[in-house]
Amino acid sequence: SFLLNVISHPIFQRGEARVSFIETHPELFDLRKPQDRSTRVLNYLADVIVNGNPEVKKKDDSKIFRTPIVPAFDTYGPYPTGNRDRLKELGREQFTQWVKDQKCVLYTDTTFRDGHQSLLATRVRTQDLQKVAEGFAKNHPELFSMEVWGGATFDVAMRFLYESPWKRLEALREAMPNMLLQMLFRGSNAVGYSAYPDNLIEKFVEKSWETGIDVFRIFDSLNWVEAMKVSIRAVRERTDALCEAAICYTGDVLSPKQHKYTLQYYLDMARQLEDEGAHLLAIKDMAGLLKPLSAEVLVSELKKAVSIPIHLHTHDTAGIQAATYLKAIDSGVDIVDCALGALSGLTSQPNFNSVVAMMEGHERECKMNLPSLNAYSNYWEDVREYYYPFESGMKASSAEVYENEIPGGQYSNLKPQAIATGLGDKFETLKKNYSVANQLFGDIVKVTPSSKVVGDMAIFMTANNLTADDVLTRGDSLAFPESVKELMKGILGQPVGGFPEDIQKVVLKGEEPITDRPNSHLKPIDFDADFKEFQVKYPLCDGFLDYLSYQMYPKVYDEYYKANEQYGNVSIIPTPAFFYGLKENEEILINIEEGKNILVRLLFRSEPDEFGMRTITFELNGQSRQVKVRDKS
Ligand code: BTN
Ligand code: 3PY
Ligand code: ZN
Repeated sequence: SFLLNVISHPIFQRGEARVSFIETHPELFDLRKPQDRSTRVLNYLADVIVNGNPEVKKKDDSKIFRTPIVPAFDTYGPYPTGNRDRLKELGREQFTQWVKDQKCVLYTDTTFRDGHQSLLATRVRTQDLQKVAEGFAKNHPELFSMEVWGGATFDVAMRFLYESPWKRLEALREAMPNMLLQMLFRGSNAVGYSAYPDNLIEKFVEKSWETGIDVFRIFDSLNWVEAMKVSIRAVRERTDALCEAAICYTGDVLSPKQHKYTLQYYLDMARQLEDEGAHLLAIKDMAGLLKPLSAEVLVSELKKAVSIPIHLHTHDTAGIQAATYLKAIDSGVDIVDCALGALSGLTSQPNFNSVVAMMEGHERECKMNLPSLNAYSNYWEDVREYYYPFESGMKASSAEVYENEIPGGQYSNLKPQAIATGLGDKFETLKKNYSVANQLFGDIVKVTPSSKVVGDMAIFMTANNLTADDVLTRGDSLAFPESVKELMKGILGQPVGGFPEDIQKVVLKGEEPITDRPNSHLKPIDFDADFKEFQVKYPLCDGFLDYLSYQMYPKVYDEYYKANEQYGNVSIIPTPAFFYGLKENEEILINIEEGKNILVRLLFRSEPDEFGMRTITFELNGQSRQVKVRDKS
């Protein structure tokens, strides 16, 4: 097949291959016999057994996992009609009218995306999602949608799990053909942290839709509508998907001290988004700041201001967001976001199961099978144990979030980040500095990626013992974090009212900021040429979707690709073995390809030899197999 690699190579096909082609593409001429799948799986397991998974910082060897129970469903039975069928039947306009006509409140389940993003650092692997996807779609077709993709999942799947985000989406699409699959899209930043060329944003939207996305929740991290237009139009014009444009909620609309993010501010933004062509409006309360009484006012006024359905998203960081949902439902909100019990609460969404129970007897009750939801929650309770190293350690909800306004996903990451940067015992100061940094920046909307910049600034101030005054008076001699310089330069876009001049001057040190769209400064991509070049560099890639992954995260893709070259597709390895390896005599079953399983047992690990190599002896389908691994300790 090496010959095939060479002759099918674009450079070769264009007749441009010279002798130097051999030198610049040694990988195509690698004549070693490629290792088979099981050998590469054994190599991976051997490495984790000897050196551990680098992502697992503290392994608990006493941990015993229970086997999660997948609730029963009819494998051969048909899928009941869901909202994806309805959308296809009615088309977008009539479908959104149908949503508005529903008396009962509708639910989006966020377990597969924001739930684990907020509680388990986004680490949940495709196979743990896939196991319950079909059954959930068959047992709970009345959901508005399943949020399954986007946000941080794209990055983390490749960076830490060595999984293809696209294959995850394909698998879930296949398992849930009746359900609307929803993603979180960061507007001009797509699923990344900075601006991309407009034509890349458009291509990404188009391919996400083709691969399975039905609902795009689009936001801008500074609530800058200008920056959302390209993605809103892309969804409208290049797909048949629903475009849900989000207003990010911050501050408190009912606070007398609030002069920036007022009710009027949100109503104006909502009208603009409706005018841009949004099919639905999201209130994206990423930090869980929307209190019940404020929700009542905000939702009732938004219902009057726009005619599209309203979808409410929150995080239960403060612990009272079920009350917010009740008030919002009483005020006419159309859809609310919940996560299954075991992945709910704290920095995640309110508890789906409990919200369903709360709504029993309410005039807007949406009848759900609660015992079944509970069975799925139990599945997640056991699966969650697999991911114990990624727990944040947060034990209770906190009203401090009203002060620091840290978004859910970031909140649970901040403590580990503080510890990693040596600020573990200054966590309280760090949280305070988060709000000081926010004020320095002019009280901005804080959500990925703007929230990351505020976090970086807070860490910088905490590490260097700086007050706001220090920053403004001694800023000339301070080397601010790169992300802070970029924010002040306008690279993330424009906040309402612009940035305060004092901080901008002190950070930029004479450099001129931009005030138009950062994306408009980026050269459009020549997809034909660039994709070809990519394929030359990554001959075993998965085509254009992989190319988009590479465009989002070039370095992460490169490492992901190399890991795949070395170990093959590691997403097939059961989660406990993926993170913790095997104990002696432990046996696992791996579905290596459609219809083909292998049984792997760890028999023995040797002491390191004189070169520091250990020999790991496995039993593979009853046959003994040895793998040598370098002990890096
Ligand atoms: C192999 O030789 O089987 C794997 C080599 C590299 C595989 C690439 S990595 C990106 C893409 N995703 C996959 O799962 N396979 C390809
Ligand atoms: C993300 O962008 O990942 C978010 O979840 C923002 O709330
Ligand atoms: Zn969220």
